[in-house]
This record gives sequence, structure tokens and C-alpha cells, in this order.
Amino acid sequence: MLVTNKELQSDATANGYAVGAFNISNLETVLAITEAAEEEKSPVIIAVTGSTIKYAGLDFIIPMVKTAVKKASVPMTLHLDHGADLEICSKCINAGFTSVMIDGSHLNFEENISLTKSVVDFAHPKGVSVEAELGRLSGVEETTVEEKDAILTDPDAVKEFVERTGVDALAVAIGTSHGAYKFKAEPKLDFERLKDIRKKSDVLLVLHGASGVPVEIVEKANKYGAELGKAKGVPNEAIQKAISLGISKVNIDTDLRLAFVAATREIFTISPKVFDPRKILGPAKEAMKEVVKGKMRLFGSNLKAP
Ligand code: TD3
Ligand code: ZN
Repeated sequence: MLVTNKELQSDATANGYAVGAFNISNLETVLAITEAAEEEKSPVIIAVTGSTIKYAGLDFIIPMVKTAVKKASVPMTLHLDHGADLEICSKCINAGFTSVMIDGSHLNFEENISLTKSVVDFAHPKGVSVEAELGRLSGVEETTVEEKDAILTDPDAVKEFVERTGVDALAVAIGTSHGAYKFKAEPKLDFERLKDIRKKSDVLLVLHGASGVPVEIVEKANKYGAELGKAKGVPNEAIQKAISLGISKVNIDTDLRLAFVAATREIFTISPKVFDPRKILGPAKEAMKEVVKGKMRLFGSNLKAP
């Protein structure tokens, strides 16, 4: 069943857990995420970026996701991640997405409000929920943001932003970033800021850049020839603390990419005679599925499907 992020996140907020949003890029990622959700009896958000739409095409992505959703007994959403403008948001909504993110984080406050409101005005009459971003994460987003250009979310701006846009969910910048290199020194998130944001608004809260970059997966990839030296992610305890402070959606992409690359590199190395794509991509799918299942238990969304 396809539902909206608003429905999933409202239940998550009320019951102190978070729903994972996992990015798809091909058949194997769709299978990994939806099979994990079914096995963990967890709701799940299937996230698609503009670059995935360019890569695979909406006409392939949507039937593939809908087939997976039809076979599942747990609630799922089809969500546009980091939508760049009203055009891509409306295109996805018209094609059957149940949730969109409009990322106006590179704009100034007034421009972000007006862009976000234009998407809300298009989405809400069609029953689609909307996520926006206030503040700006550094790292490799749809557009790469230099660390010096990152801005943490101003708690005092949240209430006005939410009231003037009517947005359902808000991505907050509290020290995470996209990609595999999140921290040069010890990982540190600004939990006081998150507490303050929660105090000032009851908008649904989203944590981007939340991958854990597990050492065992990085080490396995490196063992088979990858060069991911200083990769560092968000510790599991920090994710759980963020959820206890009100985060109800947690975005994960990098950890699936790392699991994919570690598994495929291993097979290429230990089975040099294999040239059947299914014997390479099958184990890679299983590795990604294990990661997704672990996240669902970490976020507390397992066993939460009605
Ligand atoms: O929005 N996303 C996924 C797409 C960004 C490109 O990776 C995230 O916030 C996930 O962040 P992470 O920590 O997996 O890179
Ligand atoms: Zn993101």
C-alpha cells in the first residue's frame, strides 16, 4: 500500500521511532529495501533523486516500485528526495509519487519560503505531503556543497517557515552531511539545536546525511581494493538520540552504496571466473538488504507496520 510520509512520520513521532528513507537506483536497490521492510514488518520510504530519474527514467522507476509495493503487506511511500524545483516536484506528483521534498536550502529565507509554498500549493490538493530544508548540509548532495557553505538550522526561523509555507516535514541541519566523509575529527551533532527546534515547532522532523559508514563494511571494501581511507559516518547512538529528540525520518543512501561496493568487489576478487550478472548483483542485493534491516531495528520501525 502506498501512503504519504505525513502518515508514516506522524505515527513515528507519536510512538518515538523513525522511518528510514532509502534511496533506490536500480532493481537491486528496490528489492533490497522492499524485501527488508517486509521481513522486518516495517514501514519504509522509497526515495528517488533527480539524478536517479535521469539515470533510470520515471517510466521504469514507477512500475518497478509499484510492483514491489503491490506484493508487500507493509505501508510504503514513493518519495522525491532533494527535488530541485516545482517542475520536477509536479512531474513526480502527477506520475504517482506520494511525497516530495523541495530543496530550497541554497536560497535565502524568503526565496526558500516562496519556492516551498509553491510546491505545497500544488501537492496538498492532490493529497501529497511535502518536505523542505531549512539550513544547509555540506557534502555531496544533488549539488555539491562545500563545508564552509554549510549552515545549521536556526531554531528561531523554523516556526515562521512552517507557518508561511504549510510544509509537513522539515529537514534540519544539525551537523550531519551527505556522503562517506562526514567528520574529520570525532562525530558531533548539535542536539541542543534539535531540542530547541522541537520546542519551537511541531513540524515533522527529518535527518539527512545519516549514514553510519560502518567500519566493517569500509574495511571489507578496502580489503578488496577500494580506497575509502578516512570515511566516517554518524554513530548509531547519535541516531537513536536524534530520534528520541523528535526525528521521525532518517535518510540513508551511502551505507547501501558501501554495502554494494564491498559485496561486488569481494565477488570479483574471490570468484574471478564468475561472469553472470545475477551472481554478482544477487549477493550485492543481499548485502544491502542486511544493512536496511539493521537500520529498521536501529530506528525502531521494525514490527510497526499495521
Ligand atoms: O538525501 N539523502 C540521500 C541522497 C544524497 C546523496 O547520497 C541523504 O540524506 C542520505 O545521506 P547519506 O548519509 O546516506 O549520504
Ligand atoms: Zn539528503
